[in-house]
Amino acid sequence: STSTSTVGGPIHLNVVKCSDKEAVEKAFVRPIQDTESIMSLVKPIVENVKTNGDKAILEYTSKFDKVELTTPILEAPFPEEYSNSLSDEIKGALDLSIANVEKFHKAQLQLEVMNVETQPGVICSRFPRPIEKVGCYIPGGTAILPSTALMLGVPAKVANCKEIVFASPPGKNGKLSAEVVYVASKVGCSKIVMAGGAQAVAAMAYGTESVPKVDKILGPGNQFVTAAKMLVNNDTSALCSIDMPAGPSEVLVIADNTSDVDFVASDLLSQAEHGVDSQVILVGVNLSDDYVTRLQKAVDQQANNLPRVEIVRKCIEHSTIVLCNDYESAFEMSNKYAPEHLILQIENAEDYVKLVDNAGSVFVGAYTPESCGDYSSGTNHTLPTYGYARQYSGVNTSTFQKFITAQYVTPKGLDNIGKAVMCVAKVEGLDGHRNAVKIRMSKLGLLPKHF
Ligand code: HSO
Ligand code: ZN
Repeated sequence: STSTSTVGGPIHLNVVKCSDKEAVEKAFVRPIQDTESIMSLVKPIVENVKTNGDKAILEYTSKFDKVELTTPILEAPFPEEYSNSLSDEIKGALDLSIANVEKFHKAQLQLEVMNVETQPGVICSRFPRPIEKVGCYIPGGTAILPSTALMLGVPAKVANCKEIVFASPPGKNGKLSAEVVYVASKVGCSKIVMAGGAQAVAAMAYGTESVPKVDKILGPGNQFVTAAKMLVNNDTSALCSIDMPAGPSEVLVIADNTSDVDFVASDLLSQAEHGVDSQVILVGVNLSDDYVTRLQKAVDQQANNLPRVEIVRKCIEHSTIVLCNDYESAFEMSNKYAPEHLILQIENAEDYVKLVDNAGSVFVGAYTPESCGDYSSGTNHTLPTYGYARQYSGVNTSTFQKFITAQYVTPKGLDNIGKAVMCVAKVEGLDGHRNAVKIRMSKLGLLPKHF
């Protein structure tokens, strides 16, 4: 193996001290997203698909993906050639991953009706319903990600969504990824839109001759996909919601001197290979100089053996090691950054999970690489990025459900809350509201004559 790279020198992370507030601040800045200029590119695409439907999608697929299709849709049952082209090994791997993700997301499924009698005769309830039609975007780009198909498709199936639509850009041969199609049939997806980018999002948001209009669009994507999701989310004529704002993928690893430098390096690099704008941060607790040197060496060595080394190199350029003196300040740093993925490679890692306030998903202990959660353990890999772990949860079963409330008020219940309702209505100057209660209470003889 090569210990130094041939071009551009060794692949090393920047090192800053936890106490150097300014340097930490700088290290924690996410790559800027130029939303304005992206929006102006995406808007006409979305408009065109909204007005011209399939014809517009096919034009963009020809222009951007360099593929001439006659229809933008592949309908279930999907052609057997796809499934036939897959080895038993990959089918088995996908089956295991699907089974684990299904098991974990079934456990999250909330089906029960909640009933609470807030006052005698005032019964409030809440019941779940699946979101009827969902659109799952599966990115193409520098890597096709069939794992994203299962992370979105499985919970949609578990939640009982009536129609599951996938969208994924076709390859140069005009065909979809066989693995994506395999997952699609496993989760009961009805149609796959053979398109990527803003055009795929617009197609699912508004519907076309061949693409069903969906109620919610989910899934990661590049800046064009994200901009298109934000546009349709804000367009009331689309009546379409989205999962969450998405940015480049990121990881923060907390390590101490007991951790294995090879493991830590491998976790940093597995994230770095996602894209040049991915971000990886190592927060070290009392790391010795020797440890940091060995780690940098491991990063460089492993990186140079990865096929995507050039992507990794660019990512590591804006990635940092933050040196802390104790566990508390390490977790303080992590909570401040609010990483999409948090990996704990420290002694007695389980004991520290209670210190986590902001993170998309936590990977506990030396033998829990992020890769397990990316594919096969059961947790979802569609997680909040860009610091949104402060207020968003990752995709889960309830992402595909909504909760409806209901109430039943008896005459006795009305007697218990009616006067309060009338009083607040009066404060708000809404006499119609007040009257809707008054008229009933009067007929029930619950109010004095001239109330
Ligand atoms: N780490 C990515 C998910 C992924 N990794 C898909 C490999 N394939 C964002 O959580
Ligand atoms: Zn990943």
